[in-house]
Amino acid sequence: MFRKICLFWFLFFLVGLNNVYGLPFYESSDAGDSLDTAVSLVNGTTEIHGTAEFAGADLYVFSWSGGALEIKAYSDDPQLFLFDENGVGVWANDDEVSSLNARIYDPNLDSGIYFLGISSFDWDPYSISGLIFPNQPYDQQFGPQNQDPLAYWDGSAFTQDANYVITFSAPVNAPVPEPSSVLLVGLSLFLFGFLGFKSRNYLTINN
Ligand SMILES: [Ca+2]
Ligand SMILES: [Ca+2]
Ligand SMILES: [Ca+2]
Repeated sequence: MFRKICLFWFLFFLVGLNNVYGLPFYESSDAGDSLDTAVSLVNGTTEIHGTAEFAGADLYVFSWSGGALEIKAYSDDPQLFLFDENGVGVWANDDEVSSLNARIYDPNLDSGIYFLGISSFDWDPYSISGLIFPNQPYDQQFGPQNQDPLAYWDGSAFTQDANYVITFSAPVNAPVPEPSSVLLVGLSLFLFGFLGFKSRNYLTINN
């Protein structure tokens, strides 16, 4: 019995050492630009690969369990926009201080459902009250300037279709365990079964 308890805690410790396993997500057909047509990310997404169309935006929806989150976009001149579950603005950024790539960082983003929009400069989200986020200075991260939900996109388009990569500092949606964790769980179940079999045989032989 003591051996089984030691083995359990050893395996539990090993599984606990493993971080969650991240996954790339590929935009298959053009993601929508409205709350109704946003594309749901799969569990454990840590990267999105897609294309920002000329005068177009892509919108993705995901759940977040709460805590620090950094989202970065790499492309010709991408912009990132984060909205809450009702489509109300949360954060936006056009350029990092050192590049035309975009970065949103929140040290303690509330748990919940979020929409993430990406477009090339300078195609921006609007609510019925107007432009949701300020435009300039470009290298600043902005909160919203009105509290109405996303209604449409408009602005000026300067670049053609551009491929992008978006990265998340932690997996979004429900995290999935690493394959090594799955193997360890499988191994532990096997060993428990084996030890159980042995102890039953021991009891049978001694009765
Ligand atoms: Ca697209
Ligand atoms: Ca930019
Ligand atoms: Ca803009």
